[in-house]
Amino acid sequence: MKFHVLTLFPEMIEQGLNTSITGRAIAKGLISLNAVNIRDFANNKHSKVDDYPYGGGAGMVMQAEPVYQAHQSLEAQAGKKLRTIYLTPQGQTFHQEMAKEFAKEEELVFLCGHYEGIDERVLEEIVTDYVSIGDYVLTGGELPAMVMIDTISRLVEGVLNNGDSAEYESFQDHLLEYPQYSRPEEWRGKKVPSVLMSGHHANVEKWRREQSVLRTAKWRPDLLEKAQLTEKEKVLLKGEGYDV
Ligand code: 6GU
Repeated sequence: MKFHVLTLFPEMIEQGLNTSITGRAIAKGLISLNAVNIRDFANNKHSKVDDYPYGGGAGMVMQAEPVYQAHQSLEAQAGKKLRTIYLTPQGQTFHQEMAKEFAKEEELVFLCGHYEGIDERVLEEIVTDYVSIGDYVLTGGELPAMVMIDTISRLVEGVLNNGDSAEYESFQDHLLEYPQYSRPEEWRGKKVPSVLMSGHHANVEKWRREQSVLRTAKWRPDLLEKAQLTEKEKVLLKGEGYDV
């Protein structure tokens, strides 16, 4: 998977993603990261890329031409049109199913805005998808681009080193993860649940599923609508005072 990022802060993207699991995936060649500085495509001696908004108002707007030229350079290199995601609080809210769709592409472009946004005319020309990461306002699209690249990367074959597919983790089945424990067996008087020490694999699986269902009901009841609960699990939740 090739990720391209159009940004005024390429070092932020590189520093954030050349670390940990995504960093290792880049080093292994499983994914690649190309952070392009939009300022390099400014056609004036001060490398200015923003100007005042027509109609007035606070802040500055990123101008169309440098963004367009930066994007054209990517499509010229690729030799084809590229799926291009503009990070904006006005976009569709990002979620795991969307990540799975994007993971099917072989190449993606992320366009990061700053200031009060980007001239609408270039967005109309190059953007295929408008995406937000939640209902709050950030100073720019870089953190959202990094959030999306991280999420999509772990769906790429080989990026997670455990043999398990990312498929089996929470959110795919609309349930939260069960709690985890490691050594010591007792910490500050708190013991590890005995079923986990029993070596009885089927009981461990049963307990974990139950914990997932209970936590989801407690913390994210909105997710339960899509979860496939068994009749037994519905009875369990009713017994705990949840209405399902
Ligand atoms: Cl994609 N951009 C900005 N600036 N703020 C956000 C966002 C994106 N998603 C949530 N807040």
